[in-house]
Amino acid sequence: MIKFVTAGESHGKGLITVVSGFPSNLPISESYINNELRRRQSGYGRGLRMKIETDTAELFSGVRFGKTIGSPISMLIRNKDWENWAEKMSVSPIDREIEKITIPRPGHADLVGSQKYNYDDIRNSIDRSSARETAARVSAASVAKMFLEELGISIGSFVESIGGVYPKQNFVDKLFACKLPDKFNAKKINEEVDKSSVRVFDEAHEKKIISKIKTAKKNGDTLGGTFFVIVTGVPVGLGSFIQYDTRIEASIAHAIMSIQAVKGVEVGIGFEGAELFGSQVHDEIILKKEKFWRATNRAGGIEGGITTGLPIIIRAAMKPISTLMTPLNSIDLATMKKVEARRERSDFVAVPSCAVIAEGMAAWVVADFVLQKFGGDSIEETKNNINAYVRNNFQNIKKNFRRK
Ligand code: EPS
Repeated sequence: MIKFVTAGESHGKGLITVVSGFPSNLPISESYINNELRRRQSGYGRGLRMKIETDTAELFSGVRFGKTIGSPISMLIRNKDWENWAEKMSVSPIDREIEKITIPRPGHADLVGSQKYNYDDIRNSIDRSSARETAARVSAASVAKMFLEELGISIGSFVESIGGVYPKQNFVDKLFACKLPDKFNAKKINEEVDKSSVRVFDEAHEKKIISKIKTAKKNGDTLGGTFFVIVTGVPVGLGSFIQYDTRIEASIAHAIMSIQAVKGVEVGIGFEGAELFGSQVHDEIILKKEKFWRATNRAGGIEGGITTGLPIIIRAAMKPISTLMTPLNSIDLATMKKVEARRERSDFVAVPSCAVIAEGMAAWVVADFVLQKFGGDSIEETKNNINAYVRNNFQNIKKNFRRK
């Protein structure tokens, strides 16, 4: 239903996003988008680029007097560092010889990109595979977030671990056990963890993580980690078991797995469930007033590819950044000799940012499934459709199953 496409190189003029398929009359605020962009750039362990650039999105189309008009929404994020790259990334041919990058970094797209596209300069691989592209994604996803917020659906995320440093108590256990209010709003998570430089809940945990990152920096090394994304206020019935590509968790996993450096995604208790008895995993069905609920939420809000109405709980793993200041070995493509991999400006850790990007990707997928189910050319129509469905859902089931 909705689509977005991003364009732009990390050290080119900027990043462009075109978003289409959202209904009209949806309030859009540039400052909301810019706040999301700021959240993406934060976090202890990011590189120099985050200090020299503050991303802001300029809206070009699709919005009038602060509301969507149904036409494609386009946005531009200028690369403020462009002036230092104008020659190296020139669109037109230039007279001067530009030094080519010939040594690929293990773990990065440097080598495979050059092999695949038959490049003669690794710079071409670096610049589009860079996680810089996620700035454009976050601007697109901000539209999805504003859309979901209009419908009472919220997204939050937090870092669970960096470099294997886990908290004493995991916040998400309360969600698995249904120990938080049924109407818990995932935005509350962000209000809490955005105060932390590594997006965790408690200071002791933050301190341990920072000390681990300092060790990595000192050794010229990098770290990855795990994080959770939570979506609340989701209506029952998004997604379906009818085909492999209509299952909502498959689409969420795809979207989050597509983020640079993400290597694993779990739904609910995920891999842990594989070690337990069925009776320890499945969530008992209960009635709460006029609503079907679950006694626990180990399924992470999805059964049979369909949302249950409980919070969607996603966990993902990000590998360590592949640019190492104390490099691993590689091959110089110019000499075919063994050499140390190239050092270049980069981050040491980007897990807190990755969690923010994953929020955006999850929001995008949920917004898409909302529009697939409820449609609407205007936001008013979408709201009416959802309200009618939610209002009648329980009574319909009660009526359908009543013994005659
Ligand atoms: C990034 C911008 C990049 C890197 C990082 C993500 O800026 P630069 O390469 O100019 O320092 O900080 O990219 C990578 C870690 C990577 O491997 O490509 C950003 O805006 O998120």
